[in-house]
Amino acid sequence: MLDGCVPWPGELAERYRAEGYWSGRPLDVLLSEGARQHPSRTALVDADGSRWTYAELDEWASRLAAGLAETGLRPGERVVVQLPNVPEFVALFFGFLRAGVLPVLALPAHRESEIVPLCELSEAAAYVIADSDGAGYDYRELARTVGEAVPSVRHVFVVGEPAEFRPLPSASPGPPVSVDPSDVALFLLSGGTTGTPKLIPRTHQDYLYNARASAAVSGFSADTRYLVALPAAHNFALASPGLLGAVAAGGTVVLAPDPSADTAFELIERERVTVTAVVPPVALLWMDAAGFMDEDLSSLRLLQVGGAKLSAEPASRVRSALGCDLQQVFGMAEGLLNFTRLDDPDELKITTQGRPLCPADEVLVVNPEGDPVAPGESGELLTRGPYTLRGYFRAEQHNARSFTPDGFYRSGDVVRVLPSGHLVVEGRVKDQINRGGEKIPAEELENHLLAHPAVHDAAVVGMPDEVMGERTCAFLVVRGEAPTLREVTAFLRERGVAAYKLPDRLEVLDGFPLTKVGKVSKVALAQRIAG
Ligand code: OOB
Repeated sequence: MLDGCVPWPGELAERYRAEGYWSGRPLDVLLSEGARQHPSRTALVDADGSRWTYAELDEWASRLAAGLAETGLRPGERVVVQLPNVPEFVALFFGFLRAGVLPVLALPAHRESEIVPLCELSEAAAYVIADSDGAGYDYRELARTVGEAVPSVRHVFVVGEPAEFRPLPSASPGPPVSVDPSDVALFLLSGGTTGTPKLIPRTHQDYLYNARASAAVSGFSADTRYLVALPAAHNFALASPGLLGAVAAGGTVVLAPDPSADTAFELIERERVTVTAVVPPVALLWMDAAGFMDEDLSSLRLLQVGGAKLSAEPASRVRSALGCDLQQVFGMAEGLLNFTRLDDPDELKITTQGRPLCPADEVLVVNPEGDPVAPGESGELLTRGPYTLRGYFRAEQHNARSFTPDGFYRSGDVVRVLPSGHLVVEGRVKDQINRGGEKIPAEELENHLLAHPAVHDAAVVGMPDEVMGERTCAFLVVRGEAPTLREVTAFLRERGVAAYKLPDRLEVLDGFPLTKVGKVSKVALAQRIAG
C-alpha cells in the first residue's frame, strides 16, 4: 500500500474479502464494464446538452490516461484536481484510475490557503484546474501561486483557455496499467477539525463497494438519470451513490454547474432527471421555488439529502413540495454511510438520518470516557468497516487521536441509535462548523484570524440558523481598535481563505469565558451567540 497510508489489519481484510464486500477489482471496472456491456447507452450529459455514450466516455478516459503517462506522470503520483462540474472531471477521473495516478479531489471553492497546503501534503506532481469558475474567478492566478510555492508541481493542466499552462493531455491509448485493488485509488478531503488539511485515502475496492452498494440501496438502475448538483468532487455527489453509482448501474449522469433551482429545475425537466442529492439549504430553496416555478419536475423520483441535518419539518414537506420520495443520507468522506431505506416507513425517513449501508459496518456510541452508552442514549459515534479509513494520509500524530487503538474512527458526531438501527444525529463534539453541509475547521479559521495584527485571541463557533443550520461566528479579543467584519473578511480573503469559511458575524469581547481547567469555553460562547 502507498507509503503514508494505514492498511486494514489482515484479519478484517480477510473477512471483508470472504464476505464479498471487497471484490478484488479496480475501481475503473465501473466504466470499462459499462462500455463493454452497453456501449451505445448515454453515460454523460453536460449542462449545454452535449452527450457521451459509455463507449465515447471510455475512449475519452483512455486517451486522457495515455496523455497523462506521456506527460511523465507515473503510477502512484498525486495530482490535485480542482474542477467544477464539467464533463472533463468525469473523463479525467477515470483517466487517472487507468493511469494509476492518484487524484486529490479539491473543491472548486478552495483557494490558496487550502490548495497550497494540499499540494504540499500530497507532494502533488500536477494540478488540474478550469480556466474560470464561470463567475469571474480565474484559477490560473491560483495556479501561478501554487507553481511558485510548491516545487513538486511539475505541470498545470487547464480545462478551457490554458494561457501559459497546458491543455489536458491526450494520446493514443496504450496497454492498461495494472493496479492493485487494495491500493489507494484517490484521495478525498476531510472536512477537518485542525489547522491543517487531512487527506483520506480511498482504495479501489473500498470505493468500488461504496459506489455499488450505495447505488443498490438507492434503487439505481439503467433508468437512473442522476443530476450532479453538488460539487462532483464531494463524496456525496461522487460515490454515495452519486455519479459513480449512476455509472455502476448503467444509468446516465447529468451535470449541473450549480445547485440553484433555476439551473437544476431546467435540467431536471430537459433530461427527465430521476434522482439527485443536495444539502439541506438547497432542499429548502427547491421546495420554496417549486411553488412558483413551472418546470416539469414529474420525472424526479428521489431526493437525497445529507451533508448536514435535515430537520423533520422540512423533511415532511419534500413529497408534497417536489412530488418525490426523500432519502436521508448521513455520510462522511472518511467512509461510513447511512441511508434511510426506500421501503422504510415515512416516520423513519423523516426523523432519522438512516442506518449503515453495510452489514459489516461496526457502530459504537460512546460517552466522553469512551465507554459504550446504554442502548438508545446519545454519545459519540465511532465506526470501522470495509470502506472506512484506518488513518489519514501522512498524519501519524493526528491519527493517534482520531482512531481508537482497535481502529475505530472517531467521527466527532453525536448520535443516538433506534431499535431499528437507524441513527439520529444530535450534534457533534468536534471543533468544526457545519454551514449548510460545508465544513469549517474552527482551528484553521482561528489561526488565520490570529494573524491579523489587531487580534489578540480568536474563537470560532457555530450559531444556529434557520436555513443553513449553522453560520459562523468569530469571537475576538483585540488589541487597540477592533476591526469590522468587513475588514476581517477582506483580510481573510487576502490570505486566500475560501469564501464559505469566512465568518458571518464578529463579536468582540474583553476576554473569553473559561472552563474549569482554564480552556476557552466554546460551549459558553455558543450559548451566548445562540441567545
Ligand atoms: C458528507 O461528508 P463530509 O465529509 O463533507 O462531512 C461529514 C460530516 C459528518 O461527520 C457529519 O458531521 C456531517 O458531515 N453530516 C451530517 C449528515 N451528513 C453529513 N450531519 C447530520 N445529518 C446528515 N445527514 O457530508 C457526506 C458524505 C457522503 C454522503 C453524504 C454526506
